[in-house]
Formats: sequence, structure tokens, C-alpha cells
Amino acid sequence: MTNRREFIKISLYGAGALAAGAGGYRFFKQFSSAPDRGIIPPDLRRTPTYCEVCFWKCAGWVYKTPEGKIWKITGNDEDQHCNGRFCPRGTGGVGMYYDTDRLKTPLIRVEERGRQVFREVSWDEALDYIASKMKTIATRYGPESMALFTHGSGSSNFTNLMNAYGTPNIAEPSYAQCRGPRDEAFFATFGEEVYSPEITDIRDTRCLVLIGSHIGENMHNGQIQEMSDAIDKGASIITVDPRFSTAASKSQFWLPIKPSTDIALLLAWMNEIIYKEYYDKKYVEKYCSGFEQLKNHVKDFTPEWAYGITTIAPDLIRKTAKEMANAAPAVLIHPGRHVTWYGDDTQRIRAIAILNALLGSWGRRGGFYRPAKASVAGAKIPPYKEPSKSWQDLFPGKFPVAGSVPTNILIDASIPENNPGYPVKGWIINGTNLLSTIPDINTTTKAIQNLDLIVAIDTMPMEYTGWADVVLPECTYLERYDIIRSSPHRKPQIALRMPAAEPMYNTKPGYWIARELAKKLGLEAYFPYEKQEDLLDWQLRQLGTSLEEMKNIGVKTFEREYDDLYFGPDEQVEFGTDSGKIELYSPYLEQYGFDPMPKYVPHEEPAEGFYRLIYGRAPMHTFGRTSNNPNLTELMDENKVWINPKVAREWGLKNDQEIWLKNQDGHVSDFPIKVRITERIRWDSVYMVHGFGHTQKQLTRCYGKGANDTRLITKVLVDPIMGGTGMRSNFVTFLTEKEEQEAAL
Ligand SMILES: Nc1nc2c(c(=O)[nH]1)N[C@H]1C(S)=C(S)[C@@H](COP(=O)(O)OP(=O)(O)OC[C@H]3O[C@@H](n4cnc5c(=O)[nH]c(N)nc54)[C@H](O)[C@@H]3O)O[C@H]1N2
Ligand SMILES: Nc1nc2c(c(=O)[nH]1)N[C@H]1C(S)=C(S)[C@@H](COP(=O)(O)OP(=O)(O)OC[C@H]3O[C@@H](n4cnc5c(=O)[nH]c(N)nc54)[C@H](O)[C@@H]3O)O[C@H]1N2
Ligand code: SF4
Ligand SMILES: [Mo]
Repeated sequence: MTNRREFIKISLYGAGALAAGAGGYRFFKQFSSAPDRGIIPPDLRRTPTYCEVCFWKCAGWVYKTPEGKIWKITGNDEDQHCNGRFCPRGTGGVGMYYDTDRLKTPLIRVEERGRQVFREVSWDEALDYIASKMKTIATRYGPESMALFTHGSGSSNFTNLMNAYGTPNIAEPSYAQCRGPRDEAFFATFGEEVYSPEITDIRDTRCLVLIGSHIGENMHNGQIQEMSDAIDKGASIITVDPRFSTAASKSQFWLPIKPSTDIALLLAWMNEIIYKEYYDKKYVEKYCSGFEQLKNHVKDFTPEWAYGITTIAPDLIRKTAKEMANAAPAVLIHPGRHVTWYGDDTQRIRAIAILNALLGSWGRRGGFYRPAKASVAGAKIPPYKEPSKSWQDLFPGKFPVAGSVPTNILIDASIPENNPGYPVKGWIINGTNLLSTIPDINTTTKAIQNLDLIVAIDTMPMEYTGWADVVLPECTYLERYDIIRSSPHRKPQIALRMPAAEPMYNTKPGYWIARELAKKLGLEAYFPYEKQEDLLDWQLRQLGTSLEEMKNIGVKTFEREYDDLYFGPDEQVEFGTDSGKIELYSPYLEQYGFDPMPKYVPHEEPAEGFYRLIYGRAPMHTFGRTSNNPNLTELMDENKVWINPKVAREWGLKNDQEIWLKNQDGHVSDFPIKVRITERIRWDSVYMVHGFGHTQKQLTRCYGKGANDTRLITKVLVDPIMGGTGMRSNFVTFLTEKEEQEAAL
């Protein structure tokens, strides 16, 4: 491929018409989140699945009509992730299967009459092409010069393939764009991460503190259910958010903090909890190290000090500290999930972890429980070859604490002028829309121009698929087997996903794609089972069940080996840190030159006429992956920009007026976005839901609807500890006329 790669809108050159859309497409206006036992007509057949609309992976049932058409999806009552209830997105997952804009057949980029276009090809031709390019890259540069970006439950197929091929460069956006700082901060403190689903014992908590986590809009199913149970049982909720979120509306205390100042608030809470002696003395003495250093460190961080920074009144800081202390140890300062905000995120989450430790909530009822997990045997395969170069060799010394590969380091290493230790020359991208997921789109497109091979594996024509050399259409989760779900939870539990229907069009499951490619690369031994279901049956038999049984029950729960959901009263606990203690002071971070205890460092403020751009989730969508889903578009088809009434008055803005947003670096939204004037956002910030403003025309329902926050996130504050990309460091102003937008482009 030349170095001038054009974006292709999956418009086919000279190809015949695509297969007609599926008949019998149904539109559901109503989404039940309640279990609907009894109202399912008896002639419906059901097969088990777990949901792929988000990463909570709820287990459910797919019902089919007597003619075999997929009809609806409901939750599995036995499932700990969902307790028999699906969220609106999970119910709407049917729309992923029926979406007529789906990718339908493999495509290869070709040059015809001076234009780059896609040609429809057979699977064989597409895979031959990829295998030959991968062999060339391995010979010319070494297998380490191939990278895999992947997300979702199909990841293990391609991870296995790439490990077998010999590259360590495998990255998921759930690390450096999401929960990486959290996992590293909890690891540094407790020697353990908080997993997914998080081991938060919300069900039994007496006080839940949400630092930006917007549960209720962030629809993590089990957490919402537990939160509403906790509220019913009288738990108090403290929400810290510059926006009056849904969670804030259910809270006793809403702290509308000035964005980017949370560390100051957390330090003031520590000051209050330590100096008023609210902390759990016995717990701290028994389990923690570094208390005296911490006490000394927070000495001057009084509520008065924090007031000047956070705009939260000292009295409110004191009251909420007392509220937490009264509930302890059944108190939970939620660790959050998408935490890559300001580049000091590992330190902010360290402050959260330390606060939990002071209140004694780790390992206690109503705090964090200890998880258990069913261990699924791996297929018997040859050992992977040891790569001769690691991802750390790309930029030696960078991100010393990162436990996973940051996506952004692979992108940077694909740009020759960055002088990486060795070049990255080929990408396989599976189920992650890099162009809306990784901030600073210009850097990603620049990297793309320098690659010899890009393979996109997706169900939909997304922004990134238009930049690929080869596009491989995967069938949806409703049309395939997948790995056994065995996430940690209160009890060990497994769930099965099986096809509810044959793959539509010329699409294939990820397992098949990875295995066929492995065959062409001479790596078949790494996929010893021709069919995934045979592997699953073998794995299930190791666990005392079978594919046959799981097809009928969907979910199987095992008893815990030990009665250790919480620490025993006098239990001696060896934590996974170097000292075996909960490290309030972190020698581990200190040895790499980072602050051993969190500090507050001020962030840049918006210039006159600019507002901080913050973003989040809407209950009926998952990122950009559902924006085109026919069922969910019906519920919400665009995002709006939330603007405080005071600001709207200054600008003379009206509700639903269309405006464009321009950021501090002159980048302008591709499309206009409607104004929503609301007291629910602070005057110094604006807010929008991520996942809209698609520029890919083949997404016929969502193209051009709303604006894309990622387009405006050009300034990225990278966390030096682990490489997380802080995205809330951008400021926008408003363009009210189309001419202004055009002039700015
Ligand atoms: N600006 C901004 N950036 C963000 C965020 C934000 O809020 N704002 N959030 C961050 C967070 S928390 C995360 S976790 C990441 C998420 O990042 P991504 O996981 O990249 O999110 P999506 O945009 O949903 O892209 C998923 C892609 O997978 C495809 N897909 C869906 N199902 C399947 C399947 O079964 N098989 C295959 N092969 N593909 C499938 C979809 O069509 C879509 O193209 O984004 C991060 N980036
Ligand atoms: N419906 C739905 N649910 C989802 C997803 C989805 O796409 N759709 N994605 C899932 C995924 S992968 C993730 S990671 C989670 C993310 O969900 P969370 O972890 O809850 O997301 P955040 O982006 O951290 O939180 C967004 C909130 O932070 C607030 N905020 C902005 N700036 C600041 C600040 O400086 N300080 C404080 N205290 N608050 C601030 C915003 O106003 C907003 O309410 O959601 C998950 N659940
Ligand atoms: S929370 Fe909703 S979208 Fe996510 S897995 Fe569960 S049902 Fe699916
Ligand atoms: Mo995430």
C-alpha cells in the first residue's frame, strides 16, 4: 500500500448490488427491563447468550418465532450480572442483527482508474491477502511489527492468533482510554485490581460515594439494581459531579465540583477523617503501612484549603466526611470505570483507594467483597514463541507501571518521525472504532498513512473500516458461539453464548476467521478444534457440565470453595503488594520516581468565552456502536450540548438551536449539535454524550446526527505512570452560523 491512503466509504466499485436486507425486520418500541416470565408465548424457542452491547456481559435468552426469526432478548434469572433483567440497550441488541447497514462480505482496497475503492472478494482471497502481507512484515521487520487493537468478547481469538504469530503488541482501549489508571492505582494500594464487574458490594452498602461515576446513565446493569436496593434500604448517596447527573438526583448530597479538582476534595476528606479520628484504627493498624506519612502529608489539606480549589463549601466537605465515617466499614467510595480524565488519574484513583482503606471498606460487607471465579481450562496448544522485542522496547522507559499495552503507544510507534525502537507496520483492528475511541484523531490518521497493512474486523461499516486494506465482516453475537463467560463475582459462575440464528449475509464468527487465518500462516496447531463448540464442550466437561446442559440452562453457578466473601474478624491478610500491607504510602510508585502519595496540581482553566468539554453516557446507547441500531435510534437519535442558562443568555442561545463547537486548537465539530439549556451543568463546562456525529455515510440512520466529542479532543493529558489518555483537558466555544463553521474548517 502506498503512503497515501484514502478513506473509502465502503461504496463498491463495479460490484453487484448487495444482498437485500433481511425480511421480517421488527421494530420494538417497548423495552421491558423487568423479567417477563409468563408472558412469553409457549411456541417460542429460546437459546442462551450473553450480551455484547456493552462489557457488562449480562446473560440472557434469545427467543425465536416458530419460523426461526429472532424476536426478543430477555435476562437469565440465574445470572449475577443482570438478575433476570436486561437494560434497554441489551433488549435492543436485536437491532444489531437486523441492521441492514451491516458489513456483508469481505472487501479489499484496490486502485481503479486512479481511485481507491473496495472490491468484494471471497473469504479465501481476503485471508490469503492478509497472510501474505503478514508474512512479508514478519520477514522484513519481525512479527513484533504487527499490532492488534481489539475489544469485546471476540478478543481472545485474535489475541491467540497474534501470540502465536509472535507479537507482544496487543492493546485494548479498555486500558489506556478507560480503566487502566484505576487498575494500577488499586494494584499499587491493595495489590489487587477491582475487576469487571467491579467487586463493589453496593447491595449492602450504607453510603455510596460516586466521584463522577454516573451510574444510571452509565447503565452497568447489576450496579444500578444494587444501587436502587441500597437506596430502598436507606443507604445515603454522595455524588461528586459538575453535572446534576441521574445519580445526583438520587443523592442526599450533590457536590457540584469544579472539574479537574477532585484530588483536592479527596485530600480534604482524608484530612478530616484522619484528624477527627474517624478512620478505622484497628483496620489501619493491622492492615496498612505508611499511615504516619499520610497523616503528615495531608496535614494542611483542610476543607478550607479545598474550598478555594473545588468550590465545595468546607461545611459540606465536613458533613460528607462524617456521613462516610458513620457508615464505615459499609461505605464505598466507588473506584469509577472510565477514569482517563486529566492525566493525573492514577493518583486520583490512588486517593480513592486510600480513602477506602482508611474507612476499612476493602474486604468488608458493604464495601468491596472478595471475588470468586470459575477457571476455564485453555485448549492444549504449543507454547508461544517468545517475542524478541517487547512493547516497552518501542519507547524505553515510558509508562513503567503499565500492566497492559497502551493503545496510544502502538499508534505513536507507527509514526516514523517519533523514532520508535522499532517500527509498527501493520494493524489488525477487531471491534474497536479507533477513530472515535482514541483521542487526537489527527495522530491516528497520520499513523494510518504509514502502515503496510490494516485489517478491520467489524459487524458495521464504521469510520475506521474505511481506512482498512481488508474489511472482514464478523457475524453479530446473536449468530455465533463465543468464549465461556467466567467473570469473577460473589459466586463462581459461567455463561454460554450460542448462535440463535445462522450468520446472515457472507459473515463469519471471529473464531472461524482467526482459525482460517492461522491455517494460512502455518499456525493451525494453536487452534486445535475445528469448531468452537467442540472446544467449548471439552472446556465445559472439565467444569462438570457439558455443552448440552449449558444450552438448556445458559448460566451455571458454583459454590465458593471458602466462606471468604469478606475478611474474617481476626483474619490475617497478606495483600499482593511488596510489603504484604495496604500501602497508603507507595514505595512501589516512588521507586519509579512518582509521588508516593497523591498531590493536587492545578490544571489549565478555560480562556474567556471557552468552556470545558465533558462527556459521558446515555442510558440507551453504548459509545458509537449503537448509534445506528434501528431499535435504539428510536429512543435517542442524536446528542445535544448541555449549556448552563447563564452562558446561554450571554450567547443568546435558544433550546434546540443548532450550533457548531470549536476547540482551543481551532478544531470544529463536523456537524451542528442542538443546544440543551439546563441548570444541571456548571457554567464553566458543557456536556455531551459520546458516540454521535458519525462521518461514515454507510451508517444511514446516524450519519451526521449530533457531534463527536472525540473530534474536539485534540489536547491529551497522558498519565506518565501508565499511559492513560486524559481527555477532559479541552475547551470549546460556540459558532452559531454555518459560515463561521466553514471559515473555521
Ligand atoms: N471521546 C471519547 N472517547 C472515548 C470514550 C468517551 O467517553 N469519549 N470512552 C472510552 C471508553 S470508556 C471505552 S471502553 C472505549 C470504547 O471503545 P470501543 O470499544 O472502540 O467503542 P465503540 O465505539 O463502541 O466501537 C466498538 C466497535 O466494535 C464493533 N462491534 C460491535 N460488535 C462487534 C462484534 O461482535 N464483533 C466485531 N468484530 N466488532 C463488533 C462496533 O461496530 C464498533 O465499530 O472508548 C473510549 N474512548
Ligand atoms: N449506557 C451506557 N452505559 C455504559 C457505557 C455506555 O456506552 N453506555 N459504557 C460503559 C463503559 S465501557 C464505561 S468505562 C462506563 C463509564 O462510566 P463512568 O465511569 O460512570 O464514566 P465517567 O466518564 O467517569 O463519568 C462521566 C461523568 O463524569 C462527570 N465529570 C466530568 N468531569 C468531571 C470531573 O472533573 N470531576 C467529577 N467528579 N466528575 C466529572 C460527568 O459530568 C459525567 O456525569 O460506562 C459503562 N456503561
Ligand atoms: S448492561 Fe445492558 S447492554 Fe450491557 S451487557 Fe447488560 S444488558 Fe447488555
Ligand atoms: Mo470503558
